[in-house]
This record gives sequence, structure tokens and C-alpha cells, in this order.
Amino acid sequence: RTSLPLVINTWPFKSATAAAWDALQSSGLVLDAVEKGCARCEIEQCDGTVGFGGSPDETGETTLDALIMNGNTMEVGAVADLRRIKNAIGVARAVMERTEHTMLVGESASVFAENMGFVAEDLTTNKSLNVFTQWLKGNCQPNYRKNVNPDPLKSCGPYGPVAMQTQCNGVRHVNIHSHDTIGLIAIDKDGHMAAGTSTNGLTHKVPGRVGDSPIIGAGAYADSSAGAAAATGDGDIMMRFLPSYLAVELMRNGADPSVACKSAISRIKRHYSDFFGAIICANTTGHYGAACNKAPSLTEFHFMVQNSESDSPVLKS
Ligand code: SD4
Repeated sequence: RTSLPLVINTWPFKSATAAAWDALQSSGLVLDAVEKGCARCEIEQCDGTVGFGGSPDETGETTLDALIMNGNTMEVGAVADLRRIKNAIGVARAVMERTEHTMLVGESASVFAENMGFVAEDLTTNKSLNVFTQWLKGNCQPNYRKNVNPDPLKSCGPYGPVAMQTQCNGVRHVNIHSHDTIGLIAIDKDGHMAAGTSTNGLTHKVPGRVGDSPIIGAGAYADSSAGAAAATGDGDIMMRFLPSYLAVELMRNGADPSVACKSAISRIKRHYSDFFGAIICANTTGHYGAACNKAPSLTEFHFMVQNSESDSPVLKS
């Protein structure tokens, strides 16, 4: 039994589900659904971890990562370390549709976006500035550098090599409060699939850091002949295992979506038993599944679903 069309997204970002569903109803295009759903979170700053004004890096700047993938044509557009442009998923789609490339990064991605008519503006807000200044006052703890020591007198950096690691350095502080991402899958009634992600990454990241979200097969993957998947969590760890690609390939080989999700998570757990992360996936008939790692900071993972059997987005866990 098929329950297509389907929209499914990470976390309880209900308005994103609704926006994607509405886009699917009006244009019938799964790419519109993914773009509009992710864009809704960019505008609403879902959880402070998507869009502007969240996750300031070590210099206080917010930078964005996004990805969109067409599961019919296997075209992809991605942006990473995007600066000063709020609509990262829109820029990702422009990379896909207005260039022969797959991914643009950093300052050059922003220049491309401006050329395409996206408005350049400061992504800093009072809130992100406050998070940043509190972090400085706390002498840069937590931070994501290893084998370095911030100079306590200078409060934050310059960082330099030290013989001994301080207790906190190198300890990962990723948790449900410090970051999450919208990952969204849309499938139309004919089984056409698209998937995408949008995030502002990780609070206090080293400038230039790119997470899993814009990496194809890590943050998301879609192949209309097999299935689609999207991931959220500790991107530095998760991207090493391409969990979205793995889940899709497992579904291609006949795995049920829930089993595919669990297997993708288990693969990561073999090496990082308490990593923080989750994945959603759906197959060609619109059956879906999700799995998370029961890390200390994530005991339950919530996601949203809307399909032909529901009048409005439904929260699942
Ligand atoms: C990242 N995966 O940049 C993103 C953030 C996230 O749940 O998904 N957090 O690592």
C-alpha cells in the first residue's frame, strides 16, 4: 500500500513540513517542496540552528551549509560556509540549476549568490552576538580545537600548539542544544524524489568548518529508483560514514526503511558509540523510517511526517 505523496523532515519543525506540503500541492514539484520547506526554517530560524543569527563561529560569524538533490536526474546543488546570504537552500538550488557545478563554498559562493540576485546582509543578531560574547567570557570553552591552548589573558586565542592538552580541549560538546539541522525528503505521487538540508552548523566552530549537511550522501541523498535519506547530528563524525548514501543503498537492496536507518546509525556506532545523530529515510512506495543514536544528549528523536493519510503534519518519534 502506498501513501504517496510524502513529506518527511528531521525534528519537530512543523511549519517546514506544512510549507513543503503546500509547495508540493501547488506546483507538484518535489524540488519546490524541499526548497520551500527548508527555506521556511531559514526564515523562522528553527531552533536557532537553521538560518541567520545562530551558531556563531569562533569569530562570532554565522555561516550556512545547504544541499538539494534531485532523485530523478541525480543533479545536486550545494553551498558550504556561505556568508551573508540568508536563503542558503535557494542558493544551493541556483548552483544546481544555474551552473554546471555541484558545490560552491565560502566567499565565492556568496558572490555567486549576489550575482543571482540574493540579498547580502549581516547574519548576526543580538542573540548570536550574545552567545558569542558569553563564550568569550568563558575563555573559549567549549571549543573544537585539539592540542592547542587559548591564551587565558587574551580571553580567546590566538590559538597555538601546546605540549599538553587541557582537559576540555578536544572534548566534543555537540548536543541537542548546540545544533541541529533541517533535513527534508519529498516524494510525489509518481515516486519522484528530492532531498535537502539547511543548517548553520555548529556553535563555536573553527571558521571554515563545513559539516555533513551539504555533503552529498552524508547530509542527504535521493535516488528515485531506490529511496531518499537525510541526516542530522554531529556532522564532523557522521560525514565520515556517508549515512544517507548507505541508507539509500540498503533500501535499494531491499531493506525496510527502518532497518536501513538503523544500519546506517549502527555503522557509525561501531567507531563512535556515543555520537549524537539521527537519520530519516523513505523508499519508493512512501514507507518511511527513522533511527537515532541514544547518546547522552539525545534519548528521543522527533521528526515530522505528512502523507496522503494525514490532513496535517504529524509528529513522530
Ligand atoms: C552539522 N549536522 O553541521 C550539522 C548540524 C546538525 O543536528 O545536524 N545538528 O554538523
